[in-house]
Amino acid sequence: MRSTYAVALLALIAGGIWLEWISLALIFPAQSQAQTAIPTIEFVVDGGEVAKGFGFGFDGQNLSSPGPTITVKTGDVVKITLKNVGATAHAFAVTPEKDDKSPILFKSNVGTGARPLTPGQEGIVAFKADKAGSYYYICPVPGHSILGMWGEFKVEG
Ligand SMILES: [Cu+2]
Repeated sequence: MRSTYAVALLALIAGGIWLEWISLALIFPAQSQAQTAIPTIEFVVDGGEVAKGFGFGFDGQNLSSPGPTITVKTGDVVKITLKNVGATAHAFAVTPEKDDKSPILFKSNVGTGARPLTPGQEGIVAFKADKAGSYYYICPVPGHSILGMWGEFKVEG
């Protein structure tokens, strides 16, 4: 008999914990760090075709190859809006080399090489640039960076 009470008590406690967890999950829905962190610097970047190949430009300005240099400070939460103003698929990523096989740094990508933005589409990413250095931003769609779709991305110490 005593064990039945113990089981019932445990079930009550477990149920209470579960309900508590459910209510907390409803009050505090899961959010990525990027969404909760407030951006400290923001860039709107256009990507698309140029006369010979592909390029980037700050929003509303002419695209160029290479694109304009993006400079941030170490620890900045960087918000990038990529607008695909081109006629083919494009994406954005900060990488150590201007090569579409280079790894993506800081979880900085808008789209991927395999799942890029379609013409006219926009995408947003926010990420913390937490390591000083001279990097690149590229279009990770295979073959685009070598056709000029890159720019320098500097994280100043
Ligand atoms: Cu591209």
